[in-house]
Amino acid sequence: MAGAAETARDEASERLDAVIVGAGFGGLYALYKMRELGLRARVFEAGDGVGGTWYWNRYPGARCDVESMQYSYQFSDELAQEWEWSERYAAQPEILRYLEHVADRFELRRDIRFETRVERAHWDEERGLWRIGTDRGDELSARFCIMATGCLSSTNTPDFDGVEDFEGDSYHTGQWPHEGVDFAGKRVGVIGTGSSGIQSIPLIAREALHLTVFQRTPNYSVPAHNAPLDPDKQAHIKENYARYREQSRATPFGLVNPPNESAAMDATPEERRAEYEMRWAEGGLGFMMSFVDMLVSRESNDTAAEFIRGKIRETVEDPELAEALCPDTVVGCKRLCVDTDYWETYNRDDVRLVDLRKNPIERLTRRGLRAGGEEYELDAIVFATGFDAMTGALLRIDIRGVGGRTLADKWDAGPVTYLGLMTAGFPNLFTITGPGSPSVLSNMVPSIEQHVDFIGDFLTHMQERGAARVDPEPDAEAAWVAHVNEVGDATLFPTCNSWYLGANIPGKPRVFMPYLGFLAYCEKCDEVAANDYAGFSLR
Ligand code: NA7
Repeated sequence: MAGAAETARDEASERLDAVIVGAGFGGLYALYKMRELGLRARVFEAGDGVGGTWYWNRYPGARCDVESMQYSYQFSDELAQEWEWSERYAAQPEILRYLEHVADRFELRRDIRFETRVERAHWDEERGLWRIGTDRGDELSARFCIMATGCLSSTNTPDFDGVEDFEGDSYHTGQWPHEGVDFAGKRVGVIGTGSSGIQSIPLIAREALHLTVFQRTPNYSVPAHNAPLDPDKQAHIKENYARYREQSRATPFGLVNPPNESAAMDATPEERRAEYEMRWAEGGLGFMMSFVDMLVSRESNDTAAEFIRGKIRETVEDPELAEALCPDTVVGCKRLCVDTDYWETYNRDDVRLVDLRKNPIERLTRRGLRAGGEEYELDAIVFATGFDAMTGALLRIDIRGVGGRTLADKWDAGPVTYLGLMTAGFPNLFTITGPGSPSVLSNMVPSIEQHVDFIGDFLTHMQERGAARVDPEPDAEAAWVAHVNEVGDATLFPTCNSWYLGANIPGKPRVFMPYLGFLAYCEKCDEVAANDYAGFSLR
């Protein structure tokens, strides 16, 4: 029997069909889909605008490293035809404009509550619904909860000693001030050489008086060769959009770059060099398609690594500095970076590299940062230190499923999901590009659309079957987790300390979180759906 408190809560809370958390690419399309199904849905978004990743990451040089003609929605042909991208790789402001356009075009904003963070989602077993609470005091309930919280949205700022002592300005790339930052005349330090560091360093170097880069692990980066998008090329792709998108679905990462099916170790050194040179000249992530065995054979991967090191040595004039920048890890094991003038930046007199492997950061000080016994005086510090990826944003919400079990408890040893879409014991709660789905190892936008379409079809199926509650079967979930691990373990991915493994966050369980294989994944989902949603238990 419901207690008085529950009855009062029931009366006070608003009842929806679906609550969606996040208004990025995932949340916007999920809202569109819910409306299409005739469901009452509301989105909660912490920011004061739409855009998700592209709302928060406004640092200099922020740009998508998937080509713009591939990094856009497919669900509306009108939208795809009318939107004009200006560059081969869209910069953050353009992607944000695109998402704002999508929100306006489909009148999505009226169902989005901005500047509102979902703090808790508790499953009410008796009523078969989720009770949601926000930081603005909203109390709602909804039959379904869709977490479109993003894979790279919970920022990681390392807990350095003395952070509060530093008297200069500090910024995290993933929470950049909207009004921009003027580095002119300033001595700036950037900590981190992942994608965000590698994209921002060349631009900050040009603006600042002096730049010091604090590098813990050297990273691989290939040139973007960004350029204005040729209108004829854009028109041609638009005429053939459907086929173009189909082609991308058939590739391992959902990108249109044609993969080379031969193995690096079957090629002669000259053939290998020619292939790498061709990919380098083309620019971008297609470099990972150079040979089929790049991510499974260390010997093969080493040939790619040596090729990139050769490029670094050719570009960086000071040989000692070039060596300090040369990575010795597996190419692609951490996300390959795509840059404009990154290596060239180190030829500037006003840029200095500090190798943290030799000189670890000891603390921040009033005037800057001390590493390896030396104090670096800085007016501003940029933390390009990444994210608590894939699970961070979900676990920041107090999510409780059947029996009050918290998601944090269930995922204590690492995330456990069925298809990266649901986790057993948390009925009617879906994750968009959750751990265990291709997500960050695929082209995000088609991956998001595939998830939302799957969920939409599933909800229709449930309605047809008169089912109100869905939960994955624990056996199906265990089998999927084992499969995700098996696929990951057959590659070189587990060999480095990447955010794919949670290894960038102290104390986070080391588990390979994404599923490698967009095509195989889509086929698996289609098969599950065709088999009466096998592995999901309906009530
Ligand atoms: P990443 O790729 O996680 O990069 C973070 C960088 O910050 C990386 O170089 C880290 O070094 C460095 N880092 C993290 N913690 C520390 C500490 N404590 N001390 C020194 N250096 C540190 O994040 P990004 O934002 O650049 O990119 C995220 C994704 O966005 C990217 O992969 C693309 O998919 C888009 P480490 O390598 O851990 O030694």
